[in-house]
Amino acid sequence: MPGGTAEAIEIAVHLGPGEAAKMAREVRRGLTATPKELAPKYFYDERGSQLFEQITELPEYYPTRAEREILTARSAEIVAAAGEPSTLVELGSGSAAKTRHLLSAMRDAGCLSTYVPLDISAEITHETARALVDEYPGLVVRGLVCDLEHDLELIPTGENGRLIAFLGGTIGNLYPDARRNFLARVAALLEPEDRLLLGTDLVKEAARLEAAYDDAAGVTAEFNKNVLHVLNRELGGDFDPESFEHVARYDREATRMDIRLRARAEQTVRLDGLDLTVHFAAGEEMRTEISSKFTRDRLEADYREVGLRPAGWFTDPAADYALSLASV
Ligand code: SAH
Ligand code: AVI
Repeated sequence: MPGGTAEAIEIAVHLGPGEAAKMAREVRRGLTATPKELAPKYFYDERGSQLFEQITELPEYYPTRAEREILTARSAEIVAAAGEPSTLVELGSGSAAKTRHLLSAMRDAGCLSTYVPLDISAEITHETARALVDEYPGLVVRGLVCDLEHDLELIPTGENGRLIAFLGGTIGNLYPDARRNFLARVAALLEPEDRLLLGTDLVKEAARLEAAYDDAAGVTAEFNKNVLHVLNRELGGDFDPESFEHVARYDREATRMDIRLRARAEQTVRLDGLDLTVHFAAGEEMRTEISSKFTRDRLEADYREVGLRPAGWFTDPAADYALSLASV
């Protein structure tokens, strides 16, 4: 058992100089494409992570509350169905606010040993690790700061089973091909005793979805524009975030939210770090995120396609959101 907080935490950062070059390549590709597009992982610097935490408390943003409702009521059942694993791996862990329900259920079942948060944001991962070793005496935290689309293979093996949780509906931020590719890589990681626990927002009426992604207080708009602050800082840009407006529309055909920034007027933006000048026409839209909404059939079809077997389905009473278990 570790003797103190410092020894109980180990965080490996796998975002090095190569990462900056990768960001430069991806952003150049996105800003020179038609239509323009940026990847949502760039929202999450320290301020972006804080803005996301504020989103989770908005009256319009129901997914966090719905997922918390399920975890509050069913974590003991989920941990039992997952075979009382000793390790909880969490992808896109953020503040791990709802994860406490799973950790507490594992502690109460007497199986909790190790928590492996994996997130692209270093600041929030360090904060989360510090808070959790205080809250769960004896817990070992082995954090990974890396990109879940590239570095899943860094996840350590577990001795007595792992529960690999991907909460919050973040899988919905991947395009269908990337999502299936990601699920296939998770499937390749899973040992027979491991389980995936996946959070997915469910299809519902457009008005509720659009309100959840365009709140009255303007927090989601600020979160969306944060990507421009990130580009200014990381790539020497001179974006004026206030000259863009937040757009959030539900695409019924693709069953996903489509989130964009729309140029309020014609403008030219310079990114010294890319030696790139970008022109925006008045009203031009640049996609910054999609957020897919699922049905059980569609998700289970994705599971089967990559060799995963559905092993549990848990929803909130309103059936707004689902947590599902899968195994190999
Ligand atoms: N799981 C938390 C946070 C969801 S917000 C919840 O349910 O409330 C999405 C989280 O995923 C953020 O913490 C963000 O930093 C992280 N994230 C986004 N893209 C990522 C990527 N490509 N690799 C690793 N983490 C990523
Ligand atoms: C992290 N992810 C699941 C959020 C979502 O709902 O797609 C991000 C978000 N974007 C705008 N609001 C919340």
